[in-house]
Amino acid sequence: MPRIVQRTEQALERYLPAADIEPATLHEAMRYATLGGGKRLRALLCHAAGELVGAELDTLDGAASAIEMIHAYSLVHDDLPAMDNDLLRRGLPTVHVRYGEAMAILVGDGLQAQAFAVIGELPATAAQKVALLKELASASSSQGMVGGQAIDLASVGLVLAREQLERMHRLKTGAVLRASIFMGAHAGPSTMSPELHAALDQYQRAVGLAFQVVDDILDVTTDAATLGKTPGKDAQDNKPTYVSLLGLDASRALAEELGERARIALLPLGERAAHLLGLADAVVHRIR
Ligand code: GRG
Repeated sequence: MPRIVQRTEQALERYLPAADIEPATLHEAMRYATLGGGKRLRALLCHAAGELVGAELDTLDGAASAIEMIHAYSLVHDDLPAMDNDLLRRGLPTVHVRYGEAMAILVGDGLQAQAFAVIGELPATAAQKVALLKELASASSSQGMVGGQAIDLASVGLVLAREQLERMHRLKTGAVLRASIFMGAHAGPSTMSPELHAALDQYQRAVGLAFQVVDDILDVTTDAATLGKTPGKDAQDNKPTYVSLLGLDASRALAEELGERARIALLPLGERAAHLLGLADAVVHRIR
């Protein structure tokens, strides 16, 4: 869906404050963190789920931009010396390397607030906006992404059981991936049927976990030029991963199994779910 990636870049261009608006360095750095680069997986999931329910493209562009801003903020803060301490992101110097640590903290703060402001401005009904805001807030919260990051930081040097590792990733990366899908579905004209909710929930569980398993595999099998970030950091930082827990072959088998679970989850939705199916395949077989 290259068309959707292009739409997302254009929407982000519009929704981010221009680089010449004061404070100009902050806005330039927010744009540096967000624009150009990134696979836009979350935007693609949002659009694919929205397509399924006949959502307006303009509303999906806004919802997808908001999610990508939250994602970009999480990467900027995750790369800080106090967290993962990384120098490379999307093939470029990380925001704190380029603009300094204090500015990188403000970039994350600014992007997070901007994401919610974008939803407020959408050409959608009040009920749709409330549903979108609730999904985004809960995914980003201490019981979502930020909570997962706290568990991650507390897990350095520990051997986690598989259920603990899964719980951490469901929060840290899974919550925002889940929100991407459900925000797309909330952007539709009517409330979700219980059948659709159940199918999307099964799908997001499989895809969210597959994303992380593949991330752990790529971390040990791929070079920095392809990944656009520093490989091998998890092992170096003594962090538990699927590869350290299960080994490479079993991790690859698990990713395939999760891809199959995603496919089965979509069966009741038929042809309408073709793009969601393609995205599950892209997650399992991605190379960066
Ligand atoms: C610091 C509040 C706070 C949260 C950080 C999501 C997260 C929580 C940190 C990200 C750390 C990380 C690199 C996790 C691995 C999985 C992941 C989110 C990879 C990056 O996502 P991609 O591959 O990135 O979709 P692109 O660049 O394609 O958008």
